[in-house]
Amino acid sequence: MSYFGNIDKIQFEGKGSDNPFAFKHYNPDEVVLGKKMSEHLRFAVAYWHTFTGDGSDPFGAGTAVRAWDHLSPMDKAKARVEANFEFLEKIGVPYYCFHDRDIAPEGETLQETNKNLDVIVDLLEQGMKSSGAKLLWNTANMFTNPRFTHGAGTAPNADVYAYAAAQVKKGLEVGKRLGAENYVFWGGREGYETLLNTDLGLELDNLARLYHMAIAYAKEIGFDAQFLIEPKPKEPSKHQYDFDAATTISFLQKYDLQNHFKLNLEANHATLAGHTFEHEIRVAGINNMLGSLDANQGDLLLGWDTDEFPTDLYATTLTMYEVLRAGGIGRGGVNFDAKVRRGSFEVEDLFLAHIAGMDSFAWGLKAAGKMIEDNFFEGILENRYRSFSEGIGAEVLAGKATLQSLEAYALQNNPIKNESGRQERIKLKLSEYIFSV
Ligand code: XUL
Ligand code: CO
Repeated sequence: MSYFGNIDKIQFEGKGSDNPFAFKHYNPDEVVLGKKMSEHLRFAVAYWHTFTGDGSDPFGAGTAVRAWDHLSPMDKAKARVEANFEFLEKIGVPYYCFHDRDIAPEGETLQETNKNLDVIVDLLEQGMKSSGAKLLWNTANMFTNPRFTHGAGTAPNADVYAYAAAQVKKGLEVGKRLGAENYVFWGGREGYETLLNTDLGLELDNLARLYHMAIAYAKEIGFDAQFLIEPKPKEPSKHQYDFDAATTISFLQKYDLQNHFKLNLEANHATLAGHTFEHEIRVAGINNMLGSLDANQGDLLLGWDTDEFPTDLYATTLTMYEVLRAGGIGRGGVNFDAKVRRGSFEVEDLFLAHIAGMDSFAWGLKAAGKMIEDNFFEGILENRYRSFSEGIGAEVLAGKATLQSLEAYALQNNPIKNESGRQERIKLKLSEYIFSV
């Protein structure tokens, strides 16, 4: 059965094309800085938004029109598996990502739930074999079911904690079976509403304990995926523990987890934390913690996680600039954790939205590649910090300076001369790069 019968495989037609069902910038084999676009970007489709989501929001029922709408929960799950592989093939995306609960419905008991999951994982395994599609990451949804109302790995109830651990264990087994390249932890309910009923220290200790158990079990079963934590400051919790990259890195360091985890950074989560996406990537990059990206964008006029497809070229360019500067995305990828708007309810919109996101990222990659090739911005950095490459600055970097030696220098160095940061000119130059590709 075909779910997207009237849509052919999306091809690269280049900038001159006015075919909406074609790429204008994403040309998988085109080489940027010595590597194919497809290798730089490693795109992934998010199962939950693309196949499970129905366009519902807190004010209204689902709007999406899908060929599986009329089916029973298990048949729906099976249909979505077929749709997933057809979609990946037609859009030309090599990876997909899922939560356990996206792919199969929950049963009455954990046994029944795991049985449903196994049926679907069998189908996914077969589909991956015949299509060549790969799993970028899987994760456990420990936030939708009411049992997780007070948290999962940070729950005040040990029975909930045990259930969460069982779900993670199963998730690791599924990941191993499907050859996942990464395993993600996003703590939707790992946070608190009020400190008056929260033992913050115990909750964080317990979360770290769960992560240590996961590391031990992955080792035991020979699952060598990269573990990732996905920071988000709030929503659904008022305060989430993995607030942003810096907070998450300090948590990992405190609990001696830093060598086992990297970060899965998401654009809209960055903006909710009051940061830009590029800030989060830079913070991860300088700490050797850049793992993977959840690509989307928020809306500056709305204060919540709107998960729009990324189309802002300034953002995609700066994102790819940071990724290239950090040495690439490694085992991670660019996962479209993004949903079509409620008004975009036809299956065609799934294709058009992914084309928009993929073209915007390819555009950003090309612009960032040129920026690096030209050394324009790197040259600015070199010049701006040049006082640290000689004289007193070089002594600071070499660890030879003391407060006394710096005082002696400062006393005879009068007046101090500063230089302009030239921000306005630099920003215009960024525009020139973006519009030159
Ligand atoms: C929620 C979010 C999640 C994670 C995986 O904002 O981004 O879907 O990506 O749990
Ligand atoms: Co995400």
